[in-house]
Amino acid sequence: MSLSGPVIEAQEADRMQWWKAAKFGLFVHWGLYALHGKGEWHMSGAKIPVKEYEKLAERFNPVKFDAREWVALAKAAGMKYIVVTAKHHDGFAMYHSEHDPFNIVDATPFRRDPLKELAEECQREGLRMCFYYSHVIDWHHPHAIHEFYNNTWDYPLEEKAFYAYWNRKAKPQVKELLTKYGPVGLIWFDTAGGLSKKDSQEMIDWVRDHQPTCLINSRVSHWPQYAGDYSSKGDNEIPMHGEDSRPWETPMTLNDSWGYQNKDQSWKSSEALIRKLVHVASKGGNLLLNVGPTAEGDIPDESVERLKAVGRWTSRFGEAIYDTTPSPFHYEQEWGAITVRDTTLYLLIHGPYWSKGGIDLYGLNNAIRHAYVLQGDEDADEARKPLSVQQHYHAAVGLHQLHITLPPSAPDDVVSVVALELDGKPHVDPRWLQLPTGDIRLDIAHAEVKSGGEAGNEAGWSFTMLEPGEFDVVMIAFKRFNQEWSAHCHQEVIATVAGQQVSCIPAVDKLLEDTPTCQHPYEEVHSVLGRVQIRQPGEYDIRLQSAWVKEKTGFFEAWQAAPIRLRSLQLVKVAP
Ligand code: JFZ
Repeated sequence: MSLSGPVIEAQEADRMQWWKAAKFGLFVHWGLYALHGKGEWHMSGAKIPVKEYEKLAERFNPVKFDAREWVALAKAAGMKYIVVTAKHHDGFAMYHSEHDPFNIVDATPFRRDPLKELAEECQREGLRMCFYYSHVIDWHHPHAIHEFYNNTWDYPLEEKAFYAYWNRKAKPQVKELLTKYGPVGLIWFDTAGGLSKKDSQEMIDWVRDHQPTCLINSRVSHWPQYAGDYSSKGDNEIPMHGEDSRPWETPMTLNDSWGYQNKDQSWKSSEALIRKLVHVASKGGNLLLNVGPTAEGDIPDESVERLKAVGRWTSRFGEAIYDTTPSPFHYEQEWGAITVRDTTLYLLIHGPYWSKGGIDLYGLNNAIRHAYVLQGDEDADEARKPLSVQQHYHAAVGLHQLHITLPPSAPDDVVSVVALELDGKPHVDPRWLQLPTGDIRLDIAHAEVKSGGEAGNEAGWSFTMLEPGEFDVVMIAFKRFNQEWSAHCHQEVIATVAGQQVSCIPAVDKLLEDTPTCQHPYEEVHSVLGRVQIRQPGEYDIRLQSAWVKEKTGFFEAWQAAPIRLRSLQLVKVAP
């Protein structure tokens, strides 16, 4: 029974404080599966019998494991919390569990408790220790039952008795994680398909009873009203500005795998990782960045070098990330991202845009008291040297336009930061404004959705045109990498603006695999719906009718992720 009310809300707000300030954490997927080197789902994929899988434990001896090294690496990266797999779907406990001998102390020659060593090191170094726990899927236990992912190759489904697992393994193990490892920052539950509302609430209450300040992520349940303290987005999923009505976190892989996969060499570049951290923070989320240690207990060199590179950036510019609030604009800027701290606006500018000598920002209604470049080294000569800013008021449309002249050399090649100290809290124009590039970006998350006819629901926006011209109407969608566009795209999409209508069955006119908002397992698809003329400045309405426009529930959970997800509509200026 939830006793919601001012006291409870205050407790919840207080509980979340450290997490909201932290912004950046380390995810660790480590288990027996590292011996195969084929990831944490290999037991299921290969239907490995429990008796065979158990033999892995006899040769799991991660002698290279060093808690001080792991925590030092997380700290060097600028991470504030560590979420380690205590028990993944294979049922093996990576800590000394009294409730199942299938654990790292009792079943392996290693005989040490790495989670105990990590918890102690985190306490010494001031990081929050957190645990991932697969509370519904368990391929080792004969009675675990998930909606879809069960070990039916050893245990016939009809012979399973869920509560034998739930009351004798899942709940007791969560209790020992909450009573034997000191203060726990959060429990990261996962894949709750099939768990009832009653059992969802029971697990939430169970955590609260043992550590009231321990946070719970949304994957504790598939029922929206039992979704813990914050939203875990889908793997590698970065939402749009304002898409999620709750605090959220993107779990992200460094390559394409969670558990150690020796063949997976599709590593994200350090530059891309820094831009994603910046982008996630500017949208108000946390980034939980994953490593998959080997069976010997060390973190792959490729992961280490990337975390250290991110750390070299956060150590210089973390002021623009930690304990900040999201951009007050509900659309992305061409040149980068924005975060806020009290009355300071941070402009986080991607390298290639710095070299253009200046950037523009429309719709900031504040006066600027001081503008300067974060040098990342307070002793630098240039530190806080005033920048030249020009503010112009576009009377025709009532718009404040800002131009900032940038010095020739950027402090950092990947992302450099300009700080704007304002005359008060940021106050921005709430309209959808044409960007300085001439384009207009309209996120579906902010559309007004009306139920439509057979062509699908209708998304609508109003926007402000400053510089008229000729525009391509472009639909942006995310497609899961293993889905064929043509298999899902049969219906015409219709866009209407300035008295003109364009329509077509969208094609893949451009496919991007890596942008600040999109990475594996998604691909960003741009589809040109047609071309329109807008000849006068002023306010316009635009409508998009498509089967992919969904009713807004205010609660986006990734497991509802369709193979294709509409993200935004853009007017891309092609001619004055
Ligand atoms: C789950 C696990 O199955 C996986 O092994 C890993 O631990 C990952 C972090 O979490 O995989 C999921 C679960 C949910 C979604 C995607 C992958 N989702 O909701 O999009």
